[in-house]
Amino acid sequence: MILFILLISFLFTTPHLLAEAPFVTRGKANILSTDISPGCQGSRPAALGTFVGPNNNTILVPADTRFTNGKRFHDLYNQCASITPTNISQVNIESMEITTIDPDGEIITGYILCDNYCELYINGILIGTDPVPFTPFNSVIARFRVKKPYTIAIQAVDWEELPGLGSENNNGNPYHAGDGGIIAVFSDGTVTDASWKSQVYYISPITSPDSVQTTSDNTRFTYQTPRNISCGDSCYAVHYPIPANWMNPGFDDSDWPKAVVYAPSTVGVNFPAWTNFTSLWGKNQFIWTSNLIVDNLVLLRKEVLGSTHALDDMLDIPSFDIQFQDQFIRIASSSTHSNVNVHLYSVLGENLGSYSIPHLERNTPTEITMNPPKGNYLVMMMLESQGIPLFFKQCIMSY
Ligand SMILES: [Ca+2]
Ligand SMILES: [Ca+2]
Ligand SMILES: [Ca+2]
Repeated sequence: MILFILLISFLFTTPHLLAEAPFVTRGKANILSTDISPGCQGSRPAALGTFVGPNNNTILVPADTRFTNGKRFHDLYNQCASITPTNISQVNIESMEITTIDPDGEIITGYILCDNYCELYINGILIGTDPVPFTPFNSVIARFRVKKPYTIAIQAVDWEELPGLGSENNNGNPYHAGDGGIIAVFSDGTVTDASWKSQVYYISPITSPDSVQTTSDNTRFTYQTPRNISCGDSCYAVHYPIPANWMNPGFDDSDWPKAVVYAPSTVGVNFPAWTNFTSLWGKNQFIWTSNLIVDNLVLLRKEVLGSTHALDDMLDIPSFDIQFQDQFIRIASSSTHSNVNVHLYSVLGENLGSYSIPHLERNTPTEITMNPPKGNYLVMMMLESQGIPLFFKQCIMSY
């Protein structure tokens, strides 16, 4: 009887263990491509490699992506495509195509920066792939029409120059282990934070096969000092099988750990794809897994709750969200308006400046740059569209 129970429990637990069993490799992968995205000046070659897996299956490193055959994101900042706006007001968001998932859904705009590559799925449908798999660092825009609740799924890859070794050339050291990180801000208020789930599927480089251990919350934790890896061509890597349909709404991510939040300074984002839009990214933070350096292929998921009702939308009174940062005003509206003007008045009624917004798309933040005279002001801000007042706000500004 005991034997029978043991057998039954073995049969029931083994498939789960097999599905999660890591596969260890040592040294470089076979080179499939030296650069899947050649031709951009100043870029690191985005190499792709293969290992033979446990069942003679092919394991692609750093990741199996839709880069070669998936539709691209829109560019926010991409110097390889000569798209280099200095602030968000130079970005024509309204002209960007929208992927329709639900015809009666709401339009949502997402702004994403990932180190180095990412692709976005909404309800299992591919919305965009990153046009720059490695460097130079770029940022992207996704637009889609969907009803709440909906599921965001992102495949994020910290790319590598020596496939299988998780390394890139740094000051002449070809075995330097690079790091990852992703930040996303959506116009419906969804941002990358610890409410997301994340799991790693490719860890490299590590000094020995048992450097990675699974903790009680299923974190695949690396017990080593990642900046001190000196195993070179002899380093190990760990690969986990990617679950089928991981991007679909029905996939059960309850055993994935929570995403870990990192400050922009930890990820290191001193480049224009970030710095030209600092007010857009706001205080939102980067997410990844427990290890920014050796965790190279990370899957992330977030279910956005709530509901979308077309009738409610029509009856909605427009609401406005206005934020100041330095000389920028960022305005978001729950409804679409054209020919909007922003007027700033002092308490004495003196006009401190007027700024026009040709088109204010609902749920899509627009940023304008002010040029106010120096001083401290208690100001009345008025938004009007075609002469009809929309919104008033009183605030203090210092310049
Ligand atoms: Ca990229
Ligand atoms: Ca990186
Ligand atoms: Ca790495």
